[in-house]
Amino acid sequence: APIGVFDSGVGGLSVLRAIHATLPAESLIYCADSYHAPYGERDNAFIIERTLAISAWLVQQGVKALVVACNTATAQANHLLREKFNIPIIGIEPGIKPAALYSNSRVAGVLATASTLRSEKFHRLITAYAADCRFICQAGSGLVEAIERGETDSDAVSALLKAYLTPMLDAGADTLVLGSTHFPFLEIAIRRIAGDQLRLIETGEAVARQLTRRLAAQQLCAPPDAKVTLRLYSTANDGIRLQTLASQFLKTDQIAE
Ligand code: DGN
Repeated sequence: APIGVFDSGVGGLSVLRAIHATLPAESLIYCADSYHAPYGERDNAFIIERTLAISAWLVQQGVKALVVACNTATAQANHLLREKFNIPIIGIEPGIKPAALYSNSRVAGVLATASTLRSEKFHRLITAYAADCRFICQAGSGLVEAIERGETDSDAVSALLKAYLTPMLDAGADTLVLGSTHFPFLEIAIRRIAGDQLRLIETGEAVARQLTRRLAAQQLCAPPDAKVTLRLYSTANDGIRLQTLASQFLKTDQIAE
């Protein structure tokens, strides 16, 4: 059986990339809720409703585990998914802990959606590490929309990033937590502004490792001779665009369908 992976849009492809690299024998179904993206400025009830609906659809497709490749959806809905579905559910959260561990300057920026930043889950996470490190949190408004349009390095994206990152750089941040799965796709644009002052922290690989442990613990790993398929779906009528973004982002042409 495949593993289900979803995000509000194309951002979760950064997580899909990490999963595919770590678990190449596993088949994957990715669902982008692009018709409803972005989630980041929506209210909690809307995010919960969409997360439950997409998860139910993936479960119907027979997935053996579910990866919520969206920080916003994880923060709002993961506890409900665990109650509702009896398969391993793996969520993603901003890398606050590694930032607190590795920052030398003890100042780190956090770029996430407004919804993630105001969530209780995030509040608990940051409170746990606030004594070790100063976190400068910034909602990345406008960035997810741009990435959904396929823009990762335009003038508009640079202007937004400059506005968001300058206060962090001025405060001496040496670390930037990419708290949305869309943001790893901005690496080139971020580097142009921040040079190598900021170490970028993304959590897709941590999710892939966690998934590996959960599959092994429940003996759900694919047999080595299994045929591998990657299937991509979008709720918007833009399958070809998703395909193009996926091959651009995943740097693979192994995508079936
Ligand atoms: N990719 C989502 C996340 O990780 O929070 C954010 C996208 C959105 O819908 N705003």
